[in-house]
Amino acid sequence: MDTEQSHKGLAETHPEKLPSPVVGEAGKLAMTGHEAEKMPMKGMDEMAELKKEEEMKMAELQKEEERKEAEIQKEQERKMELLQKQQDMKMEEFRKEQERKMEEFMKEDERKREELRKEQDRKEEELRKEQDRKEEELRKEHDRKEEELRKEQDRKAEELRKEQDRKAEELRKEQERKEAELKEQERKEAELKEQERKEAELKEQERKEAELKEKEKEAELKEQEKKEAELKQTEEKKEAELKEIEEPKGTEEPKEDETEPAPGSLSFALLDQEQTKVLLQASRTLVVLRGLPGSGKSRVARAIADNFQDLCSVFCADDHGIKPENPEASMDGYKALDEAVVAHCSAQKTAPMVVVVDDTNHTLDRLARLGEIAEQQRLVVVFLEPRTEWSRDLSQLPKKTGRDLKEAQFEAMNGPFEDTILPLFFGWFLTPTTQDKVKCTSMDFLKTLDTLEAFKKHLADFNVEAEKEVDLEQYFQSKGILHCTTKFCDYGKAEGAKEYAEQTAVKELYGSAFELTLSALFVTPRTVGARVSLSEEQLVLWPANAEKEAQPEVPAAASLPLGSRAHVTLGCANGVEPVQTGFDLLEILALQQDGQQGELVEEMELGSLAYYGNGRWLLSLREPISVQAIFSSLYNPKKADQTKEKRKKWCTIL
Ligand code: 2AM
Repeated sequence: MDTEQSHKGLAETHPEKLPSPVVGEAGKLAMTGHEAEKMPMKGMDEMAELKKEEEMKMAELQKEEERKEAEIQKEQERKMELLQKQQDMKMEEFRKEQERKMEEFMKEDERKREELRKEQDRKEEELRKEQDRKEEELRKEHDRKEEELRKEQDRKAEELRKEQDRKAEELRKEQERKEAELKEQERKEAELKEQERKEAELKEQERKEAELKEKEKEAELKEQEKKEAELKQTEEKKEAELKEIEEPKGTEEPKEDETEPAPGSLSFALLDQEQTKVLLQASRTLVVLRGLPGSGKSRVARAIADNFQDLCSVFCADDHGIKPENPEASMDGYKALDEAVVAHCSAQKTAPMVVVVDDTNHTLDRLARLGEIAEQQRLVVVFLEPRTEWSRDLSQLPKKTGRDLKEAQFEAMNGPFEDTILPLFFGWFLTPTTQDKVKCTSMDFLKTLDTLEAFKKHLADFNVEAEKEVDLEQYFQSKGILHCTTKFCDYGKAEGAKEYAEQTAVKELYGSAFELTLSALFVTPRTVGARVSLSEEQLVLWPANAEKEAQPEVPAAASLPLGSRAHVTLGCANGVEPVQTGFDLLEILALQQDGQQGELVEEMELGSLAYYGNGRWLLSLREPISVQAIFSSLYNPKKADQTKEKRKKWCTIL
């Protein structure tokens, strides 16, 4: 580095360290030489000396300056060298510092990584603990729920037990009540026997008297007929004047019940048969008398009233202003009559009674209405027609009635009367108390059945998904009074209806008491019913072709023994007609006949339960149920579309 450059470098870094400019000193000295020229001349020597001195000084100065410059340069170089060394030192320090820092950084990094790893371990540990805690909570919750479930199950079992106790208590009370009734019946029976003995004596006496009277009556009748012929002639003359008068003639003609009963005209099971009389005394019965005016209804009513005494009440259409020949004008009268019957029955809801309705009851409307009242008031209905030989003789009836009715009026009444001689069906109708007993047993069975695992396994048969449940008590609906149909007549439209009704056994046993035996209960997806095992005596009322008629629905039916179809419908699934119950029973019996005994599923309290496939369950009762029933008939209001309506075999699920 030359001096100029070193000066320049120094000027940039340390300007204060530069030497004062040499040119400036020389300039100052040069200016002093000019001033000497202007001064007055003191001598040339002096001047030359001065000049030499000056030049010497200048040369010295020059040398000094050069020496100084050289020193400065050296100094600068030394400084530069120093600086360089310092810089190198600093660089070395810097590098070391960096290395140290790098090392520190690496250590710090390592430490941080270690911390991070520890933090992660800690968090993992926390997470694991949290999971353990949650699992523990879950387990506790599960245990708690299980405990609750167990308690709920215990509670339900307790409720069930209480319900069973309550039912057992009810049953015990019912039995006690029945025992009391039985005792009362026995007492009454004894009384009745005594009464019968007296009556027999009386009857013998009466028979003798009747024979006598009969002869007298024949003479009287001839005399009366003669008088009537004369009277008729007179009446015909007066007919124009008497046109509006339709009231009875009053005391001139005898009322239909004022004459002595014709022999055999009162031979009804409820008057003659001991067993029937005993049952009626302990039961609730509505006797609906029917027949055209003059047929002898009031005489029958009186005989029933005499027989059942305090138990019997007679409701007579005449007392309510009913004119059967003019039903439209008698609407209020019918209403009053029905109200009186309902008031009487509902005043003693469970007490035994015999209620007699004495009216022509020649229309389906009236028969159905009275049947409806009987069902509501828990009475079994028996329809009775006087058994006088003239009861359907239109030529004799006008003479027998105490009322002045035209032939046309008789004919107008006779039309609907004849249309309803045959009922909707004949059958055994269970008495109210036995109905309760059977319904209770059936409910118990259904309640148990739908909780059985074996039943749940086959829920698909009932169109119910496997995991779902079915409440069989709600699934089946029961309508009307419990009965065992013998012959479905459909008011005479069904094949063989008339022939059946005319059988001696049917006529003689109509209105009499029976004890039916229920041997099994069965359930299918369509119906629930009870199998009735008929005795020899009961089979006389069973139509010979009852099973054969079911052949279109159950092909094997015709090969089954007589009476196989006998059943009581206990309930039908939605949209299923009761007639299906008999077909369902026949199907099961056909399988049994075929050697299939069903899969024995469970021994229940009531008996053994077997499964026959396709949702068919049969409970063979360990102890058959005995039920009291009356052989009677039923009329229903006609449904306009009853015959057209297609029978649905399947049900909708609740
Ligand atoms: P059920 O006896 O099986 O209960 C009125 O319809 C009553 O007559 C019902 O109770 C019914 O069945 C029975 N029933 C209906 N149609 C029938 C038929 N074609 N044959 C036999 N009984 C029938």
